[in-house]
Amino acid sequence: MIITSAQFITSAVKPSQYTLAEFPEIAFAGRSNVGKSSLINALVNRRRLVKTSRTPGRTQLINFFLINDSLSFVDLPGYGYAKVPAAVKKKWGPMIETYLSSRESLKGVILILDIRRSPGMEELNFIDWLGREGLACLMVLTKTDKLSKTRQAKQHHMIARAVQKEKKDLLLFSAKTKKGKAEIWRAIEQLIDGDTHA
Ligand SMILES: Nc1nc2c(ncn2[C@@H]2O[C@H](COP(=O)(O)OP(=O)(O)OP(=O)(O)O)[C@@H](O)[C@H]2O)c(=O)[nH]1
Ligand SMILES: [Mg+2]
Repeated sequence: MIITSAQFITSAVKPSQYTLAEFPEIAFAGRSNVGKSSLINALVNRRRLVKTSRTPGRTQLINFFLINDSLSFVDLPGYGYAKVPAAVKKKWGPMIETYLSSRESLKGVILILDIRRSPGMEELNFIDWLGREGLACLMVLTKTDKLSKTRQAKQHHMIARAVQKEKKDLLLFSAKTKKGKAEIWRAIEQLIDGDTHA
């Protein structure tokens, strides 16, 4: 995908604030600090379109981006970070759920997992829930630069089993080396064309 433009449009907490409804949309979800914002930046060749942070829980709103005046990306707040105040956490679940279950232009969800971690109940429940909502889900295992090739292969196998998917449905990625970017774009294009079903 050749990127001609990528711009931040708005942040939202509730449906009346959503925007860009006329474009096919891809949402990026995953645990806090897993690398959602870094993946978006890498996909659109920008270092700082989306703010990234060493401090987990930085993205607290639903952020909408317009890519090439034809596609919309949504950066979702990360779930499962213990240090976020309970009151804030309580609002995120319903906020993300409302967005995912009501968004008509949503073509698919990219669920990002750290290749070094085994998926927890939060991830497994989320994957189940997406299936029940009939939403296509593409999984990306990120931070692959932190593991040797052998360890990557082992984790790839283990995580695929844990989420009951085939290995080919879990794409490997590194925001540091950008390895895997072309495959992720291809998968996004398929989601947009609607010819895949997760
Ligand atoms: N080595 C390495 N570091 C990464 C990679 N992806 C993200 N990081 C680092 O991980 C940290 C978190 O990245 P973010 O992209 O901000 O993560 P996020 O999922 O958007 O986090 P929240 O918005 O807080 O939920 C940053 O310090 C990134 O530089 C990767 O592929 N490799
Ligand atoms: Mg973020």
